[in-house]
Amino acid sequence: MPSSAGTHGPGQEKAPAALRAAGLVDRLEAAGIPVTDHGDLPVEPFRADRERRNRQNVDRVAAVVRSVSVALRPLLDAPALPVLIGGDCTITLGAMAALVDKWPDAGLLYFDGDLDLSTPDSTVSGVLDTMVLAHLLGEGTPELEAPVLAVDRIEAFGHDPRELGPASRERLARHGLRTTACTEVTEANARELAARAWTRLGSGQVLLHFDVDVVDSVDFPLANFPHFNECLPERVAMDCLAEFCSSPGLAALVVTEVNPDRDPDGVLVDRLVGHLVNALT
Ligand SMILES: [Mn+2]
Repeated sequence: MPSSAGTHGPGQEKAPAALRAAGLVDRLEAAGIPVTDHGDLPVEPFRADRERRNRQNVDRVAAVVRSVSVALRPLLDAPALPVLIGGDCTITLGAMAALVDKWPDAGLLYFDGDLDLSTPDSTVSGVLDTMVLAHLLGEGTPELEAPVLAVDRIEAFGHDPRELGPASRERLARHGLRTTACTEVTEANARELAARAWTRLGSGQVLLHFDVDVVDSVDFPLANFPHFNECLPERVAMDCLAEFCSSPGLAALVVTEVNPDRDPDGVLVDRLVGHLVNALT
């Protein structure tokens, strides 16, 4: 889903083409995983929106959410793992809508450097990809038609607590959202904490949301929104990703916030493809 409509600048709309050019499909097949490439949905580039300051481009993001949901829904009936390449984090709202339509009790593992608990009322920027979990907890803007999940259907993993503002802290406490902060995770306990978080979602189907900004930007500066000296070291994050991808009930994987403009020589996109292939095999 080549969209940057839900974020604060251009670049993420180039990610699907960049990962394809770096051999994502060929390298999965070379690793023994047959792949069907369903191609790209229409490009939705970033634009600032003067009309809706507290929910930027909400009409275009709503269209993206709908088209992701419509495209993913039939793939959930096939005996294959759907992998969605974003695009900004709002595409996860569409993916979750498709899952909940098929499995009302579906869960979400939100592997992200942020909790994305801003709302149109508390935001300054109006950027919708900072509001994804708030939408899924019923505090978003109705135009997006996001499903509302019971809080026990969500596990957040890897966020940096230093990024949380007062409104998000209040929302986190009030909902009782289960989180594993990056500050709890070490190289030694990463797999164990990842497995524990996954297990808490129960035995049903789970969407894995993987925002590359869960990796410390000093290690891996590919994310659209940087987290320098925050979140997880690259190796630790990839251990967690591998643990999640090998867990029972994985129904679909969403990869978000890859900005190829951060990677002019393609080294980081190439490394990300390697990490994804490792995790999926
Ligand atoms: Mn994030």
